[in-house]
Order: sequence, then structure tokens, then C-alpha cells
Amino acid sequence: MAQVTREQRDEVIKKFRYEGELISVGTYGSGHINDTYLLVFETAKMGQVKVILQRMNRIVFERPVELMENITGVTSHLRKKIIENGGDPDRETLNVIPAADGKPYYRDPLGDYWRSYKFITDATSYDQVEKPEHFYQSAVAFGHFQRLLADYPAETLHETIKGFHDTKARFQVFKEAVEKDCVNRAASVKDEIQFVLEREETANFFSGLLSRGELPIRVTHNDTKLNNIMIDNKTGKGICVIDLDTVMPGLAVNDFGDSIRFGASTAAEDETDLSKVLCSMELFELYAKGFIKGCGGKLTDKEIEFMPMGAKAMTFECGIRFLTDYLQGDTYFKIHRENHNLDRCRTQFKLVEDMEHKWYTMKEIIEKYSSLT
Ligand code: ADP
Ligand code: GN1
Ligand code: MG
Repeated sequence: MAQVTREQRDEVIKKFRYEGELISVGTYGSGHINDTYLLVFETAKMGQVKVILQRMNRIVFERPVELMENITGVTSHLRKKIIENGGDPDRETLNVIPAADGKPYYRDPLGDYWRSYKFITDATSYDQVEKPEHFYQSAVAFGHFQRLLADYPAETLHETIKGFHDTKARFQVFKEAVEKDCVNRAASVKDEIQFVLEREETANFFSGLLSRGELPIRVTHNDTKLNNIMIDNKTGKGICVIDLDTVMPGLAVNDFGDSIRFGASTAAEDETDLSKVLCSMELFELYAKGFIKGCGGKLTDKEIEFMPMGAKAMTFECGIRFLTDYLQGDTYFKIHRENHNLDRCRTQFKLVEDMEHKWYTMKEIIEKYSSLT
């Protein structure tokens, strides 16, 4: 995708009716998909006010208008519930700032779609667990998020990315990428390719269960990494779930698993020293406890039983996606250095291996908390 130019960004800012005088603009956050900016305004009434402005990734999200329809629907629903529960709707859910024409997005002359959100104040999104308690609180919040959306009319949600967590289909796309080898990288990643091919049954696991109707489809977040939740700076609680682009019908085990793959790792997602990358059983246990609690007794026995598999499958899937992108020439995930997607894929496979070694410990931990429901 073409880089955003300063002129393009400045023209877009004028299309949102922000109050006050713009005093700074800068890129923000460490998401892999959208281009995120923090804008700071000086206002007469409220002093400095921050807002988030994002260019939505048009390669990843082919139908941005439908995507924003999902987000306005989901955030209105959450807002209502937060008010009913006596919470603060300006901090506990995303709030879309409409463009000057009233639409929840702005399409610029280059065809890029932009959106803006109120900035969640006095909260932080973490790229790695700094305090275990934060991770626990993020689990409660992601579980609670799912609970708040339990009565959302799922049939009105658009599927923003087809087959997003269809690991079986992702495995096939990977095999095609290996065959095509369009940027001649396959020969240099033989071990990684072999690692994937040896684990086809992991890729197929949940589609098998789903086709037998053994797991319920729920409205899920589908991208539950730790930096997609804002942790309140004062209370340490998971105050707001953000990055709602992939809220769609899905599996609770995947929401659980994606959090584990990112947050229970002892190293960053792109760590190059693989000896540092392990799946921490302490963090796994904390998250499992928090998530089961946050879901408030709604998880079925099967959903709980398959939580370790959710962790392994999501980590494996993410590794496959990074490797596929590497083989296709890095067109999906933003990269910041050479071989970035390869480094990311290696951490995921190291985690999968480590989970395989710790399989019975993971199962025992889940059994211990299954009575929480
Ligand atoms: P991506 O899809 O690229 O991950 P996100 O929507 O997650 O994009 O935004 C990237 C980062 O920007 C987040 O991880 C978070 O740090 C920050 N961010 C996004 N929305 C807000 C918000 N409303 N308030 C404060 N920070 C935000
Ligand atoms: C992307 O958008 P972000 O950075 O929160 C990706 C997730 C991956 C994750 C890997 C829409 O998440 O699916 O698990 O990177 N989001 C999309 O870090 O593809
Ligand atoms: Mg994000």
C-alpha cells in the first residue's frame, strides 16, 4: 500500500470537524494493519484534546463502508450497556467521530478510507505484559466484552474478512504460496515449511468440531492481542477493548487463544533470539482464570475443554499467516525491517513447539478452572 503523504493526511484532517487548534500530529501505536495517527488540539473549553485518526488498510479490508457499519452498530450497543451499568461510555468503548458530512468515515480523493475515534485517556495499550495483573485484567475485559455482545444480532454483522480464522483454509493458501513461490523465498525457509506441513491436523481441528456442531458460534473480537485493549493507568483494569475491525461471528476458543499467543509469550512477537520465546504457564493460568470469569458462566464445557487447543491453533495459524506473507512478498502485515515476517513466524512456531511440550500442564490448568463457570 502506498505510504500516506503529509499533504494527504493534512487534507483529511480538514474533513473532520475537530474543535480547537491543531497543535501536533504524529504516527501512533504498533498495529500491523492500519495507519494510526494521534492528533492533539488546543481547545478553549477543554484544554488539550487528543483524537485518533486512522487510514483503514484497503488491501486487508475490501469493504470499509460495511466495516464501519459493524463498528457503529457494535459501539452503539456497547455504549447503551455501559450507561445502563453506570460506566463511562467515553472511555469504556470506542467512540467514532463522524466526518464533516456526518458519515462515520471519509473517503479521500485517492480512494483511501479514514475514520476517527475519541482518544481513550489515562490508559495504555501494552505490547508485552509488564505486570501479570494487567494480563489478568485484560482477560476479564475480553471475556466481558464477549458477554456484552452475547445478545447482539449476529446476522447483521458483515464478515469483514472472509474465513478470517478458518485455519484449514489458511493452511491451503499457505501451500499455494509455497508452490507459487512468487518472490523466490521458499528455498530459504525449508524448515519452517516443513514445520507447517507436519501439523495439518492442528490446522483442521476446529473446522472438524464446527462441522459437527460441537462448538457454538458467538459474536467474538477475533484479534484479542494485548495491545488491542486499553489498561487504565490508575486502576490497572482493562477499561476498553479497541480494534473492532474483526468483530464477527466466531469461536470463543479463538479469542482465548489469540490472547495467549501474544500475551503469554515471554518475548516480543518479533524477537529474534528464540531462546527467549516461551509460553509462560503462569501467564496462561492467569489469563484462563480471567477469561472464564469474564465470560460469566456462558462458556460450554467443550469450549473450556478446548481452550489449550485454541491457544495452539491460533498461534499456529498466526505463524502460517506470517510465513505466507513472507512467501508472498510482505503484502499484508506492515514490516519495519528485512525478514520481519519471517522473524514473527519463527516466534509463533517456537511457541507452538513449547505448547506441545507443556500440553498436559495446559490441560490441567484449564481443568482446575472449569468449575468457575
Ligand atoms: P491496527 O489494526 O493497526 O492494530 P488499532 O486500531 O489497534 O490498529 O490501533 C493501533 C494502536 O493505536 C492501538 O494498539 C492503540 O495503541 C492505539 N489506539 C487505537 N485507538 C485508540 C483510542 N481510541 N484511544 C487510544 N489509543 C488508541
Ligand atoms: C494484526 O491489527 P493488529 O495489529 O491488532 C492482525 C491479527 C494478527 C496480528 C498479529 C486484521 O493485528 O489477525 O493476529 O496482527 N489483524 C488483521 O500480531 O489481520
Ligand atoms: Mg491493533
